[in-house]
Amino acid sequence: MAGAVNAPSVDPSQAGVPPFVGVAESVAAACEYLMSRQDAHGFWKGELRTNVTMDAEDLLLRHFLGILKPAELTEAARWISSQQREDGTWANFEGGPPDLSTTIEAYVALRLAGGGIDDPALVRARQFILARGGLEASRVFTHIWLALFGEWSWDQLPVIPPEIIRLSPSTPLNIYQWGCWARQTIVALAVVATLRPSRSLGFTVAELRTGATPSERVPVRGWTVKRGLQGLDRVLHRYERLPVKPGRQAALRRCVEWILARQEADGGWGGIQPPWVYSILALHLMGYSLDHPAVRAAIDGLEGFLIHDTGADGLPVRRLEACQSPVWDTCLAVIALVDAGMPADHPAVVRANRWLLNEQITASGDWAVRRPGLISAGWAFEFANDCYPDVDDSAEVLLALRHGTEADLPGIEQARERGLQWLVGMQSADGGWAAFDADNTSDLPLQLPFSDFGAVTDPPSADVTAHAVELLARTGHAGDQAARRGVQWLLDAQEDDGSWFGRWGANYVYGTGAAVPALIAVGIPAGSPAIQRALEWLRAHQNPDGGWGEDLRSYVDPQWRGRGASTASQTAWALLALHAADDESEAVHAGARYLTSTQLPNGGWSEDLYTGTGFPGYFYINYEMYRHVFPLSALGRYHDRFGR
Ligand code: R01
Repeated sequence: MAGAVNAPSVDPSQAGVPPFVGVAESVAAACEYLMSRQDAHGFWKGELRTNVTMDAEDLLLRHFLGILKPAELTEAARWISSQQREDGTWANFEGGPPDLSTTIEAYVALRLAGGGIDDPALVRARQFILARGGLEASRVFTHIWLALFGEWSWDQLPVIPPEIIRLSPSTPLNIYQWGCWARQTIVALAVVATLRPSRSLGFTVAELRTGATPSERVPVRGWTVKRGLQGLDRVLHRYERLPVKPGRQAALRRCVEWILARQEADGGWGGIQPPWVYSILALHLMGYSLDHPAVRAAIDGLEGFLIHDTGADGLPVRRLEACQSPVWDTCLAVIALVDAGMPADHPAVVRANRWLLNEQITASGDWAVRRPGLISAGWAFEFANDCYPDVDDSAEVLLALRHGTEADLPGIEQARERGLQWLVGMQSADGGWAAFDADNTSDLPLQLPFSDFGAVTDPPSADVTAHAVELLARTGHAGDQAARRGVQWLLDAQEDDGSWFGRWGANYVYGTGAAVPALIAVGIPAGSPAIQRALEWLRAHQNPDGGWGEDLRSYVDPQWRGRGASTASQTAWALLALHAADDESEAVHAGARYLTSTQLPNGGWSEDLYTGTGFPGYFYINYEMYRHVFPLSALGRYHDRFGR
């Protein structure tokens, strides 16, 4: 894939074409398409696609609980099989390298569906697994799933003591030092791992063992924090072997209370799959029956995260979303429609903003541990996630809600004021903004043997900070202290090559596409060195086809920074930066032509490659709406500049 090198960007045969020819039609078609995707309630919701561990774990959960139905098994297994590549492996994203843990989980799921060890598909998978060190070399989460079925020893896993729930928010490694996604996962897993259940798969996967040292027990060298924490884990293992552990039952009960207090209206936890499924297991193992209302709601609620589709052979498949993005999709769609010239009083915009207004959260959440006294007024990413509003969604929703009046949308002014106050209150001490928490910057959690799946804390990032700064600028607060400190944070975070890192989107193109519009909005001159270096970086990384693309390998290999096959969303992000700075180079026109020439007859775009980031290096997201909303914003702003 993606052989694009840093190349001159212009196709000479196109150089004389007036840049805006066809753009108005393209914008109109994209608007039509986007409106056709709006739900009658006013929101948009694209599919959020990740990887097959979601589907494998869904089957294992249901098998563990004894509720797996044959049709569920068949349809999920069919989806998992459809994602296997020629070499027998599974990746975590389209076109990605084979992933050992994902391949192991898919293998176990296909065996559960009746696959024999001699099936050619499983033989190929096993060859890869064994060549890469076998079961022993997988991530901790995979080991936990195997331990639930006696295929891995709980003794070989990092200890997660339930007593962690007692640690005060000022103690190292307390749950509030973890990012909220990891925090909810840990509390539930503490219960599960303490109770050490073991059910039968009905078969063994011993054929996947190599005898290698388990990944989490490979000794760390030198006198490092990491080594010290590995020592702590050994001490905890010895403690686990004691016959009596004072306060253990009370700690377990406190974990359960903590979990129950955070169950959401949809029955889930945090709007994301891991805490959801581990909380179900934790409650069930603590004696809550499948008919208990909390457990019932949790299991039933998972149905809402299922996508039912048909495979290439026309047979039904099912896959599970790791998370759902309706709030995010909706605010981005509103911004795109307005960028395309749609008036704020258009029914589609009013309906969307009314839905967004209703989604504002007034209940307190875990964020209040670091910001007590701050009045709740943020937005979350999902339909139901009241405990965990995030700054990124709040900033973009408030940008969308600029387009609405009190007459059309009663309460909008108060919602805007309070939302802004909350966002300002969530600024971290260093001047940046993170997604879910302020000052969640400890580096201890990352050093634990448990933390082998990427980000476990939530420090400020350039993309979220840029969105917050852009909001402040566009609502008349460019001169406020909060905005000024955010700008300084952004300027300090600029990479040596002129780009910004993309924490929640791939990658430097996303970070730069967020930072430049924010800095321009706040009044940094387009001619300033920081902006000029960013624009030069973008222009230098345009592909010969006029688009931009950045391979996810850029998170692990600097060679891939800014490089990769062009995609609609990444091209749009680059264009949004160039537009903000009023760049008039041929790069802008070639970029617009890339988008108009790749537009589908229905007005949308296609995008198989993943351009969303869950955890850099480990967990990636394909957001179905990105390919439609960002190009519309970019072409709409292009048309504004050149077409009128
Ligand atoms: C996961 C996991 O599956 C997961 C799923 C979704 C996210 C977090 C935040 C946002 C919102 C979107 C998605 N914005 C801040 C970003 C906007 C673009 C994260 C993780 C996997 C393993 C563990 C997610 Br442990 C926990 C969760």
